[in-house]
Amino acid sequence: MDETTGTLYGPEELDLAARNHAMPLEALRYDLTPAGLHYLLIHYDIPDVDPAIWRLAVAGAVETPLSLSLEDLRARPRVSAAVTLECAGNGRTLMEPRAISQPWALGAVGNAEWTGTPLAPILREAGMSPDAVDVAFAGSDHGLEGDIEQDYERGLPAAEALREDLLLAYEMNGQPLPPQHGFPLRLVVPGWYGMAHVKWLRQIRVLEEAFAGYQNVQSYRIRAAEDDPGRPIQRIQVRSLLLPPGHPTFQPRVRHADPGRIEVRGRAWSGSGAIVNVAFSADGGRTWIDSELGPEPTPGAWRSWTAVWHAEPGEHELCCRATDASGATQPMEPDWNVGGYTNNAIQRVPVVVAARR
Ligand SMILES: Nc1nc2c(c(=O)[nH]1)N[C@H]1C(S)=C(S)[C@@H](COP(=O)(O)O)O[C@H]1N2
Ligand SMILES: [Mo]
Repeated sequence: MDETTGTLYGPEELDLAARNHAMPLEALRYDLTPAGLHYLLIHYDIPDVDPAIWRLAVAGAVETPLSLSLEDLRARPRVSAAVTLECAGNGRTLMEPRAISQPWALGAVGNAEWTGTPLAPILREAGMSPDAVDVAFAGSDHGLEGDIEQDYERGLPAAEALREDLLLAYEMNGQPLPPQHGFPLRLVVPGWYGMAHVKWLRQIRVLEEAFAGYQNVQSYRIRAAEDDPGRPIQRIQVRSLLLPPGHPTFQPRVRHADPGRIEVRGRAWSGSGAIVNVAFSADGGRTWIDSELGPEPTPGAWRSWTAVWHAEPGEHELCCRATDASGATQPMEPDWNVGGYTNNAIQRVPVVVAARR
């Protein structure tokens, strides 16, 4: 049952939830999310790609179209970066009324180390048109969405595609990309929501007009109503999460802790600047203290934080609220939109603290 709408989750949502798993929140303890605990979002099926014959095509408005093998890409400059990926639908089930789609609670996030070669030099070598407007990135995965048969394909504005920090990644946490994370190659766009990080990449197309593909024009837009064309989703909004302390019951997942000093830990990230503060509350957001921030991470990766909670017997609600260098801070309540996207409202974790023994 969905507590907010009082309606049952349907089999379609259950199917998606089982295919595309979240990162369990206790995995917030790892600075680099182990691949098996990183969240997954796969629109269609994981495609069958033979790396021996696979090529990356660079096509469209370029002087010299390219066809690159995995060996060609591996022979190019090698760069590694820790990058926080978050699905734009993270927090969807906490918005009311809910959108029927991948039913994320809060775990659609992970912070892996991606290794690959920078994209921008490849675009320059291909002689990208100075009149380029967008660059479209196509995956090998194929399916139907909104009655349109398509390969998953998402466009980026040309200026974003030319950023020096975008990677064509062939490794995750020092291992070849796992099939579910885009083997043999994926795009990594630090600071942008997950939909831009195209997996199973097979073609890069430079366009002198705006990309009109489904994932840019119909989907992944912030819309106030069904007939609102809306605006495309781009950068990750500031957010923090805490690692729920104590221990859960199997079902429902109510948390229990012993009274006393508890060090509450978490992570915070934003696509619009470094994290400058994470506030912590043990009373549902009525009063706040500043947490202690961990070392400043490399751009695009999440930052750790800790706060000390002196837990008294009774019922409590733990919350955290991050602020980034642009001055953006997390709202107390979600900002509703049709697709249930970019909900960065503060997390609320009820904890029952036992009586003193
Ligand atoms: N080709 C392709 N790329 C894709 C997707 C997809 O379904 N197909 N899903 C996107 C979405 S919506 C997200 S949130 C991220 C998830 O990446 P992950 O599964 O590696 O965590 O991949 C993106 N790249
Ligand atoms: Mo996503």
